[in-house]
Amino acid sequence: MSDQTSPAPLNVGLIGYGFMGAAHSHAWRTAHRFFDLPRTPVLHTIAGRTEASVADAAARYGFTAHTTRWQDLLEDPEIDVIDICSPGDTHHEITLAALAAGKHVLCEKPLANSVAESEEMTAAAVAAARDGILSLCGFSYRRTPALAYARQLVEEGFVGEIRQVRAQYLQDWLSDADAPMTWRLDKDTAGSGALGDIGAHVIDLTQWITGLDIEAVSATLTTVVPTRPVAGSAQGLGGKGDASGERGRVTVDDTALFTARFAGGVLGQFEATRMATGRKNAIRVEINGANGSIAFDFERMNELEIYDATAPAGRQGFTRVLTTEPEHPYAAAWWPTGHGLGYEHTFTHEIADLVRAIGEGVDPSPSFAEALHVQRVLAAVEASDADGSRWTPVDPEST
Ligand code: SOE
Repeated sequence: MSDQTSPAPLNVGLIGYGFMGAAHSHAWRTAHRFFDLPRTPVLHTIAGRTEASVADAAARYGFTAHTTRWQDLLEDPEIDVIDICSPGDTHHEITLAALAAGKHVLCEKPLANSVAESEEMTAAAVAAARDGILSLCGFSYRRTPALAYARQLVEEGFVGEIRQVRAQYLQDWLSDADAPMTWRLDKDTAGSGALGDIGAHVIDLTQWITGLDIEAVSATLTTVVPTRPVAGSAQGLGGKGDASGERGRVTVDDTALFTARFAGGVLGQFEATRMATGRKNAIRVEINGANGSIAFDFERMNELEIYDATAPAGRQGFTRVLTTEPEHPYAAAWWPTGHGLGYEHTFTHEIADLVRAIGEGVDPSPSFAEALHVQRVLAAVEASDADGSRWTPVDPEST
C-alpha cells in the first residue's frame, strides 16, 4: 500500500561512478532521511563508461538501473534530475542536452573546461529556468556548517570592513613523483590542474563569504613533476605508478599561486596545490576585517576560529567555536550537541538545498552564472601566468 503522506519522488539519473559519483549517491540516498524535503529522491539510473564497473556501482550505491549510455538518462521520461559527476570535458555537452530534454541539472565543479563553454551553459540554464528547469553547480564546501556560518558572520558585520583575504587549498596526493597518471593531469580532460580542481573551490568560497567578486589577478603556475608512470595501481586519488615503465606527460599545473584584487580593492592571497606533503585536504580561509577576523581549516571542519577586535584588550584572542550546535547552519538536522559532521555531509546539504529549490521552484545557488564567474577567474589566472604574472583583469565579456 502506498504511503499517501510521502512527498512525490524525484528520480535521479547520475553520470559517473568515481569518487564524486559515490559522494553524490550517498547524499541523494541520505538527504530526505535527515531533512524535511518537498520531494523524495530516488536513485533511478546510473550511467558510466564500463559495463562491469557501472553495474557494480549501481549495486553498491543503490541505483535501480544502470547504463553505459548517458543519453539513456535524458531519453527516459521518468528521470527528473541529471547529476553530472564525470570529468570536466563532458560537462558542456551533457548539460546542454539535459536542459534541452527538460531535466534539472546538478553539474560538478568546475562548471566546464573553458569560459566559452561555461557561457553557453549559463545561457541555457537561464533560458531553462524560465520553464522551471533548475541548475546548480557543485561547489559543495559552501555547505560546510562552519563556512556557511562564516558567511553569516560576515553578513552580520562581525568582521566589519574587510581588509584582507587569505585562502589555500592544500592536498598531497601528487607529492610522490611516481604516483600514476590520471585524467586529472590531462588538460584536455580536466581543463586545468590544481587551479581548477581545488583552486576553484577557494575562489568560490572567498567570493561567497565576503560577497565580493574577484576583479583582477597576478598569477604563477607550475608543473613540478612533468611526467608520470602511465601504468600503476590507483589508490584513492593517488596511488603507486610503475616507475620502471612508460611515462606520460602531465599537461596541467601542479601548483597555482596568485594574488587577487576583489571589488573595492581588497587583496587576497591564494594557493592551490596537490604537492603539499602532509596536507590532506586543508582548505584554509582567513578573512581579516576592521572589527575582527575569521579563520577556518577543513582538516578541522567542525571548528571556526573567530577574533573579536572590539573585545576589551585583555580578553582578545582567537576563540575556537564548535560549529556543531543547532544554532549553526545545517547542524540541527543531525546529531546531538558536539557530535560533529564529515566531508560527506557537505554533499547531503547540497542535495537537500537543491531538492528544496526544485520543490519551491526557486533558483538554487551556486547558479551557473556564479560558477561562470569562477571560470573567468580561472581563465584570468592562466592568462596572467602566460604573460609573466602581469596583473590581468577578470573580464566579464571575455570568452
Ligand atoms: C581532488 O583533488 C578532489 O577530489 C576534488 O576534485 C574535489 O572537488 C575535492 O572535494 C576533493 O579533492
